[in-house]
Formats: sequence, C-alpha cells, structure tokens
Amino acid sequence: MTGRFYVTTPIYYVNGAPHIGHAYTSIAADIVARFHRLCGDEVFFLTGTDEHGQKVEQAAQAAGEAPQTFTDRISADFRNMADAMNVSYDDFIRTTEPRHIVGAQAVWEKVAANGDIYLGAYEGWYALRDEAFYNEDEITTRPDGTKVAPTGAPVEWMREPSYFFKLSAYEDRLLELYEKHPDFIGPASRRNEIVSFVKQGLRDLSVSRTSFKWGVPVPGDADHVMYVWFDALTNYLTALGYPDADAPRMKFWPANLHLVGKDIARFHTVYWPAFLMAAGIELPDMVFSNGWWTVEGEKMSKSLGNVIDPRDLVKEFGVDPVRFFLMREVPFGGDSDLSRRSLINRLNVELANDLGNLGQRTLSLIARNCGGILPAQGKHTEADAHLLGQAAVLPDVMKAQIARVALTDALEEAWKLIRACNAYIDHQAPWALKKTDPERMADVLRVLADALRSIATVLQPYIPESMDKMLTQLGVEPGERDFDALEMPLPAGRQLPKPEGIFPRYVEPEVGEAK
Ligand code: ME8
Repeated sequence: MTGRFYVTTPIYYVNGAPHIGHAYTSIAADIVARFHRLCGDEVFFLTGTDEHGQKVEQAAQAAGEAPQTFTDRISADFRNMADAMNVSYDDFIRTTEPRHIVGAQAVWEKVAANGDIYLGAYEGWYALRDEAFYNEDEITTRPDGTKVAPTGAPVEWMREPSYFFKLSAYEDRLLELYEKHPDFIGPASRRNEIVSFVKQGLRDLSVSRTSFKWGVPVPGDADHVMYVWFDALTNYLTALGYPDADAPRMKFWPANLHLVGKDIARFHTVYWPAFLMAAGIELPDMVFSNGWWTVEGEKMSKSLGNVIDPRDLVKEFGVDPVRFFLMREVPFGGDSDLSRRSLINRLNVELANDLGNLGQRTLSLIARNCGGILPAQGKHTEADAHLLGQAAVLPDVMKAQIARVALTDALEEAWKLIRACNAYIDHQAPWALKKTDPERMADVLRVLADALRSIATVLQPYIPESMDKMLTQLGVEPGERDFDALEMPLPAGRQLPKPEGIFPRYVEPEVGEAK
C-alpha cells in the first residue's frame, strides 16, 4: 500500500558553519525519504535553517554583518552542504522568510486563543548557547564558580517580562500521549528519559523575549519577540503553507517522522506536542533521535579545531563512502566516533571488496563470456532459488526496519545478501563453467545479475550515486528502479554497457606525497 510520507530534519542554527553532525541527521532523513519514494509513496522531505535568536544576532555582530546578510550567507552554506551530501530535500525553509513568520504568528495566536499564553516575568538560569532555561536543580557549579547547564553551557540569571506558555497544564496529556503511542519517541532509551523528565513535573515555559530584537514579533505586542524554539518548531507546519488549510502541501500534515539529534529530543517531544495540543493541531507520529558523533575520540569543537566539514570528506573519499560510513558504523540511535581509519576500512572492505568486487566479477564475466548480453533466466537449482528467495523478501524486510528507523539494521540486511552472493559465486565458480557447462554458467550469471539488481535497488537510498551506476551497468532502465519494478524480471538479451569499477579502493598517500 502506498501513501504519503512527511519527514523532516532539524532546522540548523546559522551561527556556525555546517559540520558532519548536521550532515548526519540530514543524510538519515534523506535515506528515509528516498526509501519511501522507492515504495511508491508521495514524499515530502523538509530541511532548512533556524535563523533567529540572540545567538545568531551575536554571531552576526561578531562577523560585522547585518543579521539578514549574515543569515543569508550561512543558510546558503547549509544548503550547499545538503546538496553536496546528495540530500534530496523537497523544500528548504528559512525562519526569516515571510511565509514562516506569518505561520509562526498564526500558531501563536491559536495557542493564545486557547488561553495557554499569559504575560508574566521571567527569572531563571538561562544558557545562551542552548537558547534554553534550566531548572535550579539542573545547574551545577564548576570549581571556578561558573554555573553550567547539564549540556555544559554556562548559564546566567535572567529577569525580564515574558509571555509564558502553560506547559504545566499539559503534563498529564503528554504522559498519556507517550503511554498510548509508544512509538512517538524513539529510540526507547530516549523515551524513558523523556517520560521521567515529564513525570518530575513541568513548569510553564517562557516563550518571549524583550532583551533583543532578532526574532518573530509576538502578535499584538511589538516589545516581544518569540522564544526561538517556539518560532523554530513551527517550521514543520509553516513550510506546508500553514495557516492556509487549503495549501496543497497541508495534506502532508501530520508529519510521519521528525528526525532530530538527541540534544533536542526534549524540545520535540515535550514542547512541540504541547504547543500543537494547545493550538488544536494534530500531532506528528514519531520523533526519533540520532546519537552523537565525536571525532577521533574527541567532542567536536571550534577550540579544538576538529570540526569536520563533510564536504572535505566528500572531496577525498566521494559522497557515497561518507554516507555509507555514517550509517554503517553504529546502530542508528547510538553514539559513535568518526575515525579516518575506520572510514577507510569500511570503504575498502565493505564497499570495494564485498559489493564492488561482486558487481565487477559478475559483470565482467557477462561481458567476457556472454558478449555483454544479459542471459535469460534458466532453470533454478536449490542454491539459486535460495539466493533469489532471499533477494525477493529483502525490500519487505528492510521496509519493516526503516519503519522503526533502524537504518543500520536495514543496511545489514542488504549486506547479508551481498555476503550470500559472494559465497554463491565462489561456490558456483561460473568462470570455471565456461568450458564445462556454458549453459549453467549463463544461468548462474543471470541469478547473480538478478540478485545484484535487488541489492542495487534497495541500496539506492543509502548510496544513490553509485547504485545508479550499478543499475545502469546491469541494464536496468531509469523507470525500472523502484520496488514495484523489482517484481518484473528484466527481459533477456539486453546489451549491457561495458562494466567499470564503482568503488575504487582507497590507498593512503605515502607520507610527503600530495593527497
Ligand atoms: O538545535 N552528532 O540546531 P543545531 C550528531 N536550531 N548529530 C549532530 C551533531 C553531532 N556531533 N551535531 C549536530 C538546533 N548534530 C536547532 C534545531 S529544530 C526545530 C531547531 C545534528 O544547528 C543533530 O541533529 O544546533 C542536532 O539535533 C542538530 O544537528 C542540532 O543542530
């Protein structure tokens, strides 16, 4: 059954340059989006940039630029990064766009009309770096006297008039939501954390600021701008054309999946559903948090100078090896470390050896021994039927994994088939059949070509550029590359293009040699 699927990434702050962590969540969302397109679903995939708030205002000042000029520049850089990573977003929302500002104000007005926003004064511990207030019991004092939030961000005591959202009134409804929809928060570890946070009791949330101007004006009170998280979260609706109920894209609401990093799970699973309940808007199906990347064992930071621009990795290794490594290295949802050695290892062992060689061996045998013409399907032996059976169920097996956002497990399913194909080719030894039984050789090569077609089809979401090449080499036309098309065997007799290696092995340049 096909349907609609709406998937989002966080909208990234423009106060710093895009790095591998941002690329990670965007690639994960891209895989989900591409997978659903393969299933025949109508997909809407949203990414973008979060451009308001004091942090951005200060970053612009530090760069000596007007905030809008500054955000235009950094936002374009994020878009460029998404393009470089082959992220197939359908829209890129910027919170400084009029369409967003109008929509964010409309959500505010709905919440206010429901009686859930009131004017008060805020006093509390505020961490500028996180754009968030923290409870007293969350604050620790360092030996040098600095007070810090659980994230390590320094906090300061703030007092200003502020509008408040009655978050405290939503405790029970949120707990009921988590109870009734256990899939709302993923992975399960995050869910437990959020449930216990909410059970400890929720305080009303300060949702406006008067201390700076770079934000969405609060409707009816020009002294206040919206708290950047109120503004930002509404992007998932404003990009669809909210509040215009007739906007064509509004059919995609509620979102099926918000992919976020674990640092912002709380904003998406506590504040966001509460705002939506208050506004009388349907809730998204799932908020799934990815784990955290460190680099060579260290937290990425400007001061350590180890912030990795994914585009540099792409220049060196190619886009698909980077995408593959990020999804393969750790079960999706867990934390991981980016090490150059591990990346090179996976590229050489899994892409070049396991998959690349399998393709190369099969296609070059067809080229050499069958005149480059796709053989007909022959009579299947038990071994053939077993391998093809494994290939036939692969899309459904992966579908179930993708539905749980088990992106690494789904990839492993494809790898099981690749390993089975490698065992099969070694065992059948088609190269030796040329003289003894050419008919059987052709049958074996056709079985391999069919299994490879399934593999290349299901791997398109992960490594689109290289699987595009592999499908072309297998003689699969552009219209024959989705899951439905897999049901139809390729007609025999197609002339295949000359096979070419898809995953070159990476050889470290010798010391002193230019890269
Ligand atoms: O939080 N490992 O934006 P942001 C894994 N504007 N993922 C990482 C990562 C790392 N080391 N570093 C960043 C914001 N990310 C808000 C979001 S949404 C309505 C507003 C990813 O620029 C991860 O997805 O700080 C994280 O949640 C996001 O980037 C934070 O991006």
